[in-house]
Amino acid sequence: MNIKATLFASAITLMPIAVVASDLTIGFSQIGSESGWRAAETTVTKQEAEARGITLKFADAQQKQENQISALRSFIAQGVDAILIAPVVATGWDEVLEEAQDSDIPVVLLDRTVDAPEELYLTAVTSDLVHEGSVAGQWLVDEMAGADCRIVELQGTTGSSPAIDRKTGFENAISDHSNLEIVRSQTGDFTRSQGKVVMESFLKAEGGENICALYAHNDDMAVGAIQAIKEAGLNPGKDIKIVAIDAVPDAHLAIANGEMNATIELTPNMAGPALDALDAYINSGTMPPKWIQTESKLFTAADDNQAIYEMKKGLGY
Ligand code: GZL
Repeated sequence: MNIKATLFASAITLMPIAVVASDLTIGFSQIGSESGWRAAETTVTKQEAEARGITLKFADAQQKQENQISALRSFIAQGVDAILIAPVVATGWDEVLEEAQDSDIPVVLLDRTVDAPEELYLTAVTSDLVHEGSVAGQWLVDEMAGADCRIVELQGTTGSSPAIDRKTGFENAISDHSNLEIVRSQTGDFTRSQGKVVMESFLKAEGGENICALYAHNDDMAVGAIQAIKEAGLNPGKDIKIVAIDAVPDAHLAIANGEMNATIELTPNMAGPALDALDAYINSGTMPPKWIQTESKLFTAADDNQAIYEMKKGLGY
């Protein structure tokens, strides 16, 4: 059974008032601030902890796994009650997770998964990353309705579970449609700046007139690519269709302006379900499912993106 969580549920907790006094101290190893979505996750995590009266020790890893491993060892040495981690890549965690287990410190994964025995973490709060890619691919299948389309792909951080799984899902969705072909695929590391640079290289290599669509593993890379497409004298959203993932405010704004076509929402509130699961586990011995799945919702030009932009832009992005 997967427990669903939605962004809008978090909207009602944005004005944190400590409703309970908690003596819990929790360490949070965050990847960094590579995207607007990541910044929102950090903001919401701090708000969710404050609302529960939890003491949160925050460590920003600047995108480096070695910094996350060091942070976890520091949290273990401090004897925190639990650890939250958004793991930058999927591999290389077994040893430090075993150290946390040996110290009886439960670990909860946020928004990304790891290739480690599931006994080494309490639960993972993530979306279905493969499904997100499939939704993006199916949107393009429907949009093209059989017409040929040469696709370029901006991948997320190499070796991260979203980059691996979102690629898999998209390829699965287009695999039976020979009119759709991925002609270039390269990492933009989930950032706007790299999304722009790599899209510039795609445009130079292929010729903008030969690119029909962009699939970006997150909105920030898509927003960077939009700038590159404009600078090449083309119309993003029209000459080159654009589908991405996260549903950050700037993606809704781009869709409202006709410069992007679709995005799939990823809630930044992974911490709410994570902290609830930790509270039940620590205080009542309740074992959560190994996966707490958050919802994924497709947004297109059919939605009121201007209104959604206005609502979301105050949510910590
Ligand atoms: C996905 C998450 C990704 C976001 C990006 O669950 O890990 O990391 O889609 C972020 O914006 O960089």
